[in-house]
Amino acid sequence: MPSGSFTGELDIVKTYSTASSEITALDALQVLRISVGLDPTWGPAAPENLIAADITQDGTVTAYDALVILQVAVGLPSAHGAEWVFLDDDADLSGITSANVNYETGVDITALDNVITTDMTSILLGNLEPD
Ligand SMILES: [Ca+2]
Ligand SMILES: [Ca+2]
Repeated sequence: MPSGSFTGELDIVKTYSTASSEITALDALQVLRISVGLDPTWGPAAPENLIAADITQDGTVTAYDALVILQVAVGLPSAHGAEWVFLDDDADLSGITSANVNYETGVDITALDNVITTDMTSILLGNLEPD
């Protein structure tokens, strides 16, 4: 890059390796609880939990998400693979509910003299953890 100031949008895609075993049947159970209106076992779901729960990325948390997560956990082929999403650290996630999982990936960046600084939140779809 030439020197100077540039702005742009950064989108990062990272796939999940089942070898890391981060996604388990317990995650599927947490998503099943959310899909029927219960909290995860540790308490109310954070927006990050709801994003992770909607592995199908259709905007709602349903029992189908739990099924897909279970398929991923046991290594079965599934229509939706687990992947990492990267969000802007400053993104407002307060409007997210289990019936409205709406968010944007990527982050606006500014490059100044070849240096890019940005803060991102990474979420592994299908993996639910207490905050
Ligand atoms: Ca997990
Ligand atoms: Ca879904």
